[in-house]
Amino acid sequence: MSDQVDQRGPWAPFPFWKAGRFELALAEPVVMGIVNVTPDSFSDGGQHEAPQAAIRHARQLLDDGAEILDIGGESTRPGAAPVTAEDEWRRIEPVLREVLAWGIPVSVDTRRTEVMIRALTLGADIINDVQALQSAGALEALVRDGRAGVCLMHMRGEPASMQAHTRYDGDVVHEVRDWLAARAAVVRQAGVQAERILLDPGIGFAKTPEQNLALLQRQQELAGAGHPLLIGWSRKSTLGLITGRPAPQRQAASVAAALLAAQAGAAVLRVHDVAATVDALRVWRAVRHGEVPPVV
Ligand code: HH2
Repeated sequence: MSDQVDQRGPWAPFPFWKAGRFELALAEPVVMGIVNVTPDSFSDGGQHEAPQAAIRHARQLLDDGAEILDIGGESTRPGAAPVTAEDEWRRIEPVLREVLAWGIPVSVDTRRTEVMIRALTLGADIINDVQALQSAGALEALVRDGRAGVCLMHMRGEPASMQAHTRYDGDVVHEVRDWLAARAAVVRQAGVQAERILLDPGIGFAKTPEQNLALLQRQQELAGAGHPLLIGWSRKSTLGLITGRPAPQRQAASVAAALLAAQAGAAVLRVHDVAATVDALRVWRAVRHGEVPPVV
């Protein structure tokens, strides 16, 4: 058994994620830092709404050890009010222009085709879509671009209504896995290379707390969908229910969940608290290797 299979499990099917200007190695979990340029995100809404504040925050996340920045201009929390593509673009454009110049992998968290097209035109490396490229023209935009990486996430309905869609006929883990596998097949058949696709079960999106926990407890089964996984537990409400803490105080809970997700084979961890997550991953890595690596 190779070192990599031994450490990450056979559910890490691609050693690299081809993403725009980059090929990201997936041998160790990659930390994606969240930059919400929104007034209303559930855990950090309003904190980085002004472009300069968002850019400062992005720089801090990089210094803290993030390898990817995920820029978002719309809150997708349960019940969030939708914004227009125009508003969303106005929020993210100045931040995107700046961070793209830093020469690091940049992801844009959007479900709107217009925003995707503009972001890809500017040179965004990754499209992170909570609606898995189901908006009209989204898949075609990715195919035309041909170079971006993409994260396809599972959810049902719209953010405003998704918590009314938490009834799964059978087993939630199998249903999410099968849905992701089918969606990835559609995206591949349309012309997006397999090595560019990551999948995400969508923690907190049209799921009850118990369903979210099942998706972590049995995360390895999602490997059956055939692509590396991106997982986002950061500050989510299930962690609030477990700990009794409001979103800004869920750092320890988020790190615990991220570590469990990493141990179960997650390729990319989408987090707010980058420094703490990176430290936890360093400890995990040192234990696995039985040695203290130099801090870089
Ligand atoms: N979660 C959120 C937003 N985008 N993208 C992926 N791929 N996976 C996730 O779990 C995910 C996501 C929600 O978190 P956040 O961005 O912090 O909040 P908001 O949507 O309120 O801005």
